[in-house]
Amino acid sequence: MDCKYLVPENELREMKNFFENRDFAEAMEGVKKCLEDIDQVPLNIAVTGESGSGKSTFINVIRGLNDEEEGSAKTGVVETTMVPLPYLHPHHRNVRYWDLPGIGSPGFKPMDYLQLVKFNQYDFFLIITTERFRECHVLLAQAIKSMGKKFYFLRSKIDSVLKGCRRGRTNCNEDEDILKKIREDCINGLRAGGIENPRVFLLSCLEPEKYDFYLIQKTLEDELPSHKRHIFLLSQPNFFHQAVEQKRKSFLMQIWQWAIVSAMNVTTSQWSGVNSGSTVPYLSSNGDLTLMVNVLKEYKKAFGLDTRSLNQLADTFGKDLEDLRSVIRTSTASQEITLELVFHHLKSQGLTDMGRIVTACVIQFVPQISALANGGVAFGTTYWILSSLLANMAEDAARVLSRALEASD
Ligand SMILES: Nc1nc2c(ncn2[C@@H]2O[C@H](COP(=O)(O)OP(=O)(O)OP(=O)(O)O)[C@@H](O)[C@H]2O)c(=O)[nH]1
Ligand SMILES: [Mg+2]
Repeated sequence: MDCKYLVPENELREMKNFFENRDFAEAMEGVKKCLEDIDQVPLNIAVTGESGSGKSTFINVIRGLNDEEEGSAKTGVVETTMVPLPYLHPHHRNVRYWDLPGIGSPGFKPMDYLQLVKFNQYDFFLIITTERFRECHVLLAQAIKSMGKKFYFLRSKIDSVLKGCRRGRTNCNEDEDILKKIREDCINGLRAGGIENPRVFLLSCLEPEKYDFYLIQKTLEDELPSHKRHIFLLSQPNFFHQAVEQKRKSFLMQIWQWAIVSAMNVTTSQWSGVNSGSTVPYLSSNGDLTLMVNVLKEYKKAFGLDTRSLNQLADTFGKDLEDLRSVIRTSTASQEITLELVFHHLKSQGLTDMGRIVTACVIQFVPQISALANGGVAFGTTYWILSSLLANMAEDAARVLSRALEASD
């Protein structure tokens, strides 16, 4: 079988480069560290704006939470707080959205405000408004810039604006024209205030699949330093097919590293307790099952295939949970991911044979792989099981999303 159908060429190239300038032990340590670091990267996002602009609602939606759920930010009329409140992402605790105190009171002093909220701890600022941007937004943006930080303008509650416009006027333009006007109006206002090339995103937290919600995600991802992109991407809700695909690609790039770690772990076998009564002829050449289980659980959460995320998606789009579930085909997406399930999958799919083939392929380009435990067969097994299940779970996520976005009968 042609290797490039099993392992993408760019992956092979990356592995080759990785091993080229390192001795074996150093390479092994390097791989472990890469994976550990990815999980620990902190990301702090400041959300600011006037009271009632929709900050808390946005913080909930972008974390994939309903307003009533545990850990959600309180929305509606709440007591104004004078300190920034952190809201952790339910799956990625290092990703924090900070609900900052409101801006715009008379005599607002942006520099004092930034000191008060400890501006330095944030990766970037999101400035939200429901109306036109005002002087307080401009002053704040200029102060943020002078501190060397980035900011983005979000014009929220676009659904209400469009509704009002459609209702209130007889010669109302099409939605696209209205949106264009709102955007131009915001941009012109900010330019007049002295902001060069302002970027404004239009959004509705009630209809997150519309307007610029995806554009915000994409822009933030592109503009973050590369080591923060993966965690940011994984923490984003699955309202768009592009987001699902981006996640798949980002996960795919890590699989060879997991496969190496898995092969390293083989000697400290994780098999006790798994089907201890059954005979497994190729036991010693399989990878580390526990690792596979953990990685697959990550996929499931990031693709929103766990019960909590499916519930939230059903709620957002007014769909039935069981209806969304009905389009899921992969066992690791529909059932609880356990050692037994992965073990069963491994056996029933003949994945160990594929593992041998994959390993043989990779060794042609990266001979160092053969130095891994059991001649690297565990490497191939883990590589193959993770890449095949990643593809299947990404397809499931895409099917679920299509179902969620279907117009209701
Ligand atoms: N129609 C519509 N309503 C929204 C949207 N976002 C928020 N709201 C509503 O606007 C009200 C205020 O939203 P919050 O998220 O509590 O606003 P906030 O900026 O956190 O307000 P404070 O905490 O008081 O500063 C709530 O009733 C929300 O349901 C939106 O995109 N569209
Ligand atoms: Mg709030």
